[in-house]
Amino acid sequence: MSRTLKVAAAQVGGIQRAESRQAVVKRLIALLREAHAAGCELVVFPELTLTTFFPRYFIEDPREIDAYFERALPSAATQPLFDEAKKLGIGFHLGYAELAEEGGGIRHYNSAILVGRNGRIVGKYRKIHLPGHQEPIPDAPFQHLEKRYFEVGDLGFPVWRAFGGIIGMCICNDRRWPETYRVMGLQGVEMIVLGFNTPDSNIFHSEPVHRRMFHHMLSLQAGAYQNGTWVVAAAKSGKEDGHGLIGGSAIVAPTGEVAAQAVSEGDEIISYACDLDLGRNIKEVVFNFAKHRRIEHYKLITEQTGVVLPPE
Ligand code: CDT
Repeated sequence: MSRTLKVAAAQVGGIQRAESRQAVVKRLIALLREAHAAGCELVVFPELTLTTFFPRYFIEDPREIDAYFERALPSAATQPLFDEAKKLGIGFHLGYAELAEEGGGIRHYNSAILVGRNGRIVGKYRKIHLPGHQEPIPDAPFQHLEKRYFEVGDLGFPVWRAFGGIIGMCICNDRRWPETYRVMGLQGVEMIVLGFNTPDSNIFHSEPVHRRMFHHMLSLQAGAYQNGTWVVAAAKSGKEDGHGLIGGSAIVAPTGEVAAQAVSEGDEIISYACDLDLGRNIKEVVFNFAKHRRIEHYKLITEQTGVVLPPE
C-alpha cells in the first residue's frame, strides 16, 4: 500500500518589525487555506514565523526582547491559526521564540512545534546549533545575536510517528550539520521539516547571495540522500525593514533531488505528494546503517568539538 503524504512548504515574505502577530497570523491562514485547497495534509512554516527575525537587532531592554517570545501556544494571537487548521483537518509545523518557565527559572529557546490534523501538538523541538554571536558587533550592518537571546535546545533530535510516517524537526542552521540528519536517520526518519531565516549577506566575510543559496540547497540535498529521507524547508524571505533574507523554500526527495522549489521571495506555497517509501532502497542498500556504519572509527565526532591539528 502506498504511503503518500502531500506536504506544503509555506514560504513567508518579510515581516516588518512593526507588523502585529494578528497581521502575520492572517497571512499564515491564507497560506494554510491555499495548501489545503491543493490537497496538502501538512504545512511547514518558517523559523520564528510570527515576528521579524529579531536576532539581527541588539536590544537591551529585557521586556522588549521578551515581547518577541510566546509564553504558550496557542496564544490569543495564534488561536485563529490553530482553529483554522483543525477546521480544515490540516497539520502544521511552526517555528517560534519560546519563553518557558522551567526548573524554577525563565528559559528562552528558538523552538518549533508539530501540530497534528486534529489540532493537537505532536511534538516540540528546540534549536541546537545556534549560529552568530553573543556580544553585539559595533560596526556590523546587522547583528546575529541568536547566542545571546536563546539557550541551546535541550530536547535532542527526536522523531515522531505522525502523518502516516516518521517525522523529525530541526531549525535553520541545524540543516547545515550532518549530525542533525544522522541522529534522526538512526531513528528511521522519513521526513524532516524545518524553517529558516538566512540573511542574504554574511557579516563575517563577503559572500555572494548565489553561494548562500547553493550552500542551503547543498545541505538539504546531502542530508536527504545520505539518510534516505524527505526534507521540507520553508524560508522567511525577502526584505525585513531593508534587511534581505534568501528565499529558496524547497522540498527535497530522499534521492537528493529537488521535487519543488519556491520561485519568489514573498508568501508562496510549494507542495509535493511525497512517497514515504521512496527512501527505502537508499536505507536498505547504500546507506544501510546496520550493515555499513563503522562506529568504532567515529569516536571523535562525539568526543571532540573543535579541530585538533596533528603534531607538526
Ligand atoms: N537563523 C539561522 O540559523 N541563520 C543561519 C545564518 C548563518 S550564516 C551562514 C543559517 O544557517 O542560515
